[in-house]
Amino acid sequence: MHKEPNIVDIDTFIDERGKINFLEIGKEIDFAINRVYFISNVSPNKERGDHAHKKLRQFIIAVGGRVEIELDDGKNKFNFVLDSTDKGLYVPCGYWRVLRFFDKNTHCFVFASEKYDAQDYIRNYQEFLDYKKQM
Ligand code: T46
Repeated sequence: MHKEPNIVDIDTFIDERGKINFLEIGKEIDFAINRVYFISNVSPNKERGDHAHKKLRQFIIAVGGRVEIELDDGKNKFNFVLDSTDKGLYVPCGYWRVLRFFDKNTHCFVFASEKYDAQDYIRNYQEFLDYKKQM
């Protein structure tokens, strides 16, 4: 299990028909996928996220555009750009995340390790810092 966030290369095959990307559990994604969701139609001046997860791990791919993602472990901030289906971002648990600067037509495909659980969210930044101190 990865503990750090990281950009993961996604296999690509291109021929005269176009391009295909493929990823597998146990290769690019190191957790069983229990949920998939999609984010779209986000205005460039709007942000999503602004929360952390206690248990949830995720793998995010941006399709058709570009998005910037900031991950914060309570001490340091890490910035990533997703702008191609050739790469995805692994997001471990315990990171505050902000998704911003969405290009028009950017769709984020998110593969999640857990089913939806409102109790897994920390939506207050001070609570997040307190939670990290207890760990
Ligand atoms: C994350 C970032 C990247 C559900 O009922 N089921 C779901 O599976 C999801 C993802 C959301 N919802 C409900 C919960 C809220 O009432 O949809 C509403 C909007 O969700 P939220 O404000 O959490 O959306 P984002 O884009 O801020 O955050 C989402 C994920 O929730 C979160 O886990 O890491 O995308």
